[in-house]
Amino acid sequence: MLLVKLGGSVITVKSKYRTLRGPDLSRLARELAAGAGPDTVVVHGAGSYGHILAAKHRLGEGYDNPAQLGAVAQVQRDVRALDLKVLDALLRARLRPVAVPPSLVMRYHDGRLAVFDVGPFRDYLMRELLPVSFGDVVMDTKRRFAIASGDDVILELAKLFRPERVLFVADVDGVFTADPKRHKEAKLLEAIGPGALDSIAFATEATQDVTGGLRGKLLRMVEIAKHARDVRIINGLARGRLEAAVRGDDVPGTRVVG
Ligand code: IP8
Repeated sequence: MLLVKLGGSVITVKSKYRTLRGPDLSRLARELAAGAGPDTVVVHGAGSYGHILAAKHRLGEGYDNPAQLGAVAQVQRDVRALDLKVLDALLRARLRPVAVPPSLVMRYHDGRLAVFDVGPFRDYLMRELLPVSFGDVVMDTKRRFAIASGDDVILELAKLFRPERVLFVADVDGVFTADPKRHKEAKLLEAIGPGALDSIAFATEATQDVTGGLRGKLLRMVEIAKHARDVRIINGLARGRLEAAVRGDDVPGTRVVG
């Protein structure tokens, strides 16, 4: 099995509310269609369709005031709007995508995952359809609601399916020793594991990202790597890399080891 996470920063402009990177999304869908086999699941991030409002209303911390409820409804609606764009792009690439919204298959309790129903993923895969899931607002039995990252979905799928390969498609080549957008001397790391996280100078971009920023994401990826043979972060803005990686070719990027 192949799990592909299309990062929110590669399919949207993360700083501009509900702004799609349409041409990149269409190209990535075509690259995926060119290389992916039938046993594939796609998960995408929320990007500017989720993080901006979720951060503004502190949805990741659970219920605090009634104004948040309007934001819960709006963010759920917005991430679905993004998901429709992703489904459209995959359909144009002649794949057979079907949505599996986390709000229908996941439930949290006090900020932690309590229920994950893998049934719809299994059922669609058996019928040669391509399950597509995403970062979403889900119900929490204590805090009323919680944010489920697409990476949380990937982790659960990895535990259950033990995939051959997991590809995290980002807007950079991989993990660097420092933020490559600000530090020219930053070096691309060929591999990272649990120990390597302390030697990375993390940027403080966590403010725009309600699901933990880069450090939180890497910790989750290391966890995911315990359940998959090959986990890689690759650059989805570099033409052809996703297609090559999906085919199993070696492309520049960072390998994640569990
Ligand atoms: O972009 C976040 O999902 P992610 C989900 O995969 C929301 O971390 C609603 C902000």
